[in-house]
Amino acid sequence: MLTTNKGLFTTCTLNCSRPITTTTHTTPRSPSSSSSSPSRRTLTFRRNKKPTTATVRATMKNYQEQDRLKDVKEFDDSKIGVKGLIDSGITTIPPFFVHPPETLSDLKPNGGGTRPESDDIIPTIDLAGVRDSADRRKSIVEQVSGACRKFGFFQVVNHGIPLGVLDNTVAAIKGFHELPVEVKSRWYRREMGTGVSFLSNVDLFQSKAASWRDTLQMTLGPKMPEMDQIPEVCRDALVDWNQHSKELGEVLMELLCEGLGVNPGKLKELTFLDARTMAAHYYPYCPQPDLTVGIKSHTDPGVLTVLLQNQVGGLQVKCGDGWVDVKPVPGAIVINIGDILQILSNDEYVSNEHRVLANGSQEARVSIAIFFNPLKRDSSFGPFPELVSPEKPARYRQFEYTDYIKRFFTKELDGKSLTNFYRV
Ligand SMILES: O=C(O)CCC(=O)C(=O)O
Ligand SMILES: [Fe+2]
Repeated sequence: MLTTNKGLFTTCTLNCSRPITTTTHTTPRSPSSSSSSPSRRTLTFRRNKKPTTATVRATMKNYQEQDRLKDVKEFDDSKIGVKGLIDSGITTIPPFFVHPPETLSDLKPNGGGTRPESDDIIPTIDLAGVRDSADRRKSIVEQVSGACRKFGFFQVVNHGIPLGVLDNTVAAIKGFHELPVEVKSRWYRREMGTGVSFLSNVDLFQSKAASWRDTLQMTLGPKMPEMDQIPEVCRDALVDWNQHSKELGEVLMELLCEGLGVNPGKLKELTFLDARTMAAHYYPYCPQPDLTVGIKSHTDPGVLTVLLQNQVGGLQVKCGDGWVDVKPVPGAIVINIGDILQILSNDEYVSNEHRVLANGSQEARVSIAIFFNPLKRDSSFGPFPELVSPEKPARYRQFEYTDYIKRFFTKELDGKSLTNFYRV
């Protein structure tokens, strides 16, 4: 059974056969009241008091693997997500969300590592005029290429997508995640058979600790799911966003190719525009943001990611030993390079590690990531021959995308293990 508010979960959420409603969770127990029930698996960190490594270790020591698996399964079976947990009134997080001390100590500003340089700011690139003049395009390509070599991340403004569309998309995803649990849980599943799934933590059963976010996943390309499979609250907005983000993806792929000095149509020819997936995340308020994360440090597997975020913040990119914020810029869209482009570019571009801090603010953070993957999965991938020379031999061996993506989905979301696996 889930921990901190034992009574809460045993009485209504996890063992009930009737639909779960958030309104049944209005009288949470305070952590201290759990002293009347066994406290072996109860977290005792006090709110706003930063836990030391020793406290985390001591508290988690008795949290056995079998308890953890049971709690994780019970949480998944409840279909309430972390939004449902927080709506139930909890004031401490269940122990399976608590990350190990090494992760937690790295959450502190600069993680104890060296401070990022003052010019380590993720650039915002103005795309106005990208199709208008050769000089303007050259300047944009230089900025894009510079950002991809240094950070693997940048933001774009004047991308041609109306601001109303951005706002509408964020509002629609927020609307989905804020539906009553009994409505939203109809989409709760881990398989993507229908092309749509709502779930908490895509790697819940692979990872050592869960993260404080829920996600609506959807296949976008080569075709969208049947319309009646898409939640009505976000259906029209997602049809619209799919079109706009695909067009932006196409422009970006050209710029990325030009920045590498290869044919601008090369990524499109490799069908990277045609198999897109969406992960629309919701990071609700977390009562103990020092003990968990929103999304663990990882790299994205695809060629590039187009990410729309609201103004709450929390996304960070690895920079040296430290982390740099990707500060929300009104009207901007975040772009990052994925592992396969690092490989194709023979390490010219970097697929950088990034993470999202658990959200300590009352306002929920919303982000919508679109991943661009190849449709032709049986093709062989490796560094572009144009970028391989005697001075710079291929840094990766050739592999099939099917093997690559299988590897991605059977491991937990983590750092650079995918690129490292194919590295020669
Ligand atoms: O929520 C975010 O800003 C990042 C999400 C992300 O990194 C991902 O879905 O891969
Ligand atoms: Fe990511």
